[in-house]
Amino acid sequence: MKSLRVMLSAFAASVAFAGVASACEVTLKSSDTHPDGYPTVAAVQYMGELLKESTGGRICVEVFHSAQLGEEKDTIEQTQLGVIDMNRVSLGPFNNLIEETKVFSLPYIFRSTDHMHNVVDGEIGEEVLSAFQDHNLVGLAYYDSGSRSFYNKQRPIKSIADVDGLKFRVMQSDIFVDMVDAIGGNATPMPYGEVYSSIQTGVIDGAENNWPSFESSGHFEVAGYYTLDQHLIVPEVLVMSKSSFEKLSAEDQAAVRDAAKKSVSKMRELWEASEKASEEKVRAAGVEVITDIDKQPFIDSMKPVYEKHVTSDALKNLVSRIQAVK
Ligand code: GTR
Repeated sequence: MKSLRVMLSAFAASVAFAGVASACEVTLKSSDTHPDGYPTVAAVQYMGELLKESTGGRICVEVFHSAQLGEEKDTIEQTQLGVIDMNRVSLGPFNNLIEETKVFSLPYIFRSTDHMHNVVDGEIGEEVLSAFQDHNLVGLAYYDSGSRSFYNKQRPIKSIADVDGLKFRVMQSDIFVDMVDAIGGNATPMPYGEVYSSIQTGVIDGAENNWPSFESSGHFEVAGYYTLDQHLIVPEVLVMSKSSFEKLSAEDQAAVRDAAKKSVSKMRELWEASEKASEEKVRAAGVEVITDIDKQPFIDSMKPVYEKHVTSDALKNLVSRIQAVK
C-alpha cells in the first residue's frame, strides 16, 4: 500500500513537472560562474520569473550556475554562437573584444557605486550596451559588482611598495594586466575557477575581487590579507545571444528587455545584503582586512593604463563624459 502511494505521488509529481515543462515554449539557457544563491544567479532567476509571467508562461529561463557551462571567456564565445542563450558575466572579459566596454573597466574611473549607477543607468550605459550588437550579442542590463580589491597570502599591502613582485591573477583583459604592472606586481590572466588552487599551490600569491566573490569562491581560506584599495568598480552585464534574440517576436524581445531591466533593482538589493554577509564571514574567519590605505598613490599610478588604453577619440570622449557625470 505504502509503495503504491509512493508510486502515485511520484507519478503525480512527474505529471506536474511535465505540465510545467511543456508550458514553456522556449527555455532560455543562461550561464553564470557563481554558485546558486549568489546575487547574480538569483537576479537572473528573478528575471526569468518576470519573463514567464509577462509571456503567459511561454518563455522561461534556466540558469546554469557554478560555471556548469564553462568559464566566462568560453561561455562568451558560446553565447556569440547561440549555443548559450543568455550570459551573466563581468564586463572585464569583454574588453579585448568590445572597445567601448573598456571605459567601465578602467581603474578608479568611477568615484563610487552611486557614480557608477548614474553612468550605467543613463545614456552612456545605453551606448555601451548597444555596442554589443556588432558582436552577435544583445546587451540587456547592468548588475552591481561592488568594488574589487587585492588579496594575497604573503603580506598585508599597506602601500604600493608592499605590492612589489607579488603575483596576482586578473580577469582575461589587457587593462587588468597593465593595472597590476603599474603598481609593481606581476599579473597572470586566468579563469576564475583556477584561482583557488593556483593560490594554494603558490602559482600566484593572490587575486582581486569584491567581498561576495572573495567569500563564495573560498579564496579567503587561502589568501589571508585583503586590502581595500577598491581599484575597480566594474559592473556585471547580462547579455543575450543575438541569434537567440532574433528567434523571438518583436513583442517577446521587448518582454525580455523589460524583464532584464526590472531585475536590476532587485539585484541591487540582493547585492547590498550579500556584501555585508560576506564581509562578516571573511572577518570572522580571521582574514586581516587593511582599510586604512591612502588610495591617492594607487590612483596616480594608473595614468599609464589610461594612456595606453584610452587612445581613440571615441574612448577619450566617453571617459570625459563619465568623469563629468555627478
Ligand atoms: C566576479 C564576477 C564574475 C567573474 C569573477 C572573476 O566578481 O562576478 O563574473 O568575472 O569576478 O574575477 O573572474
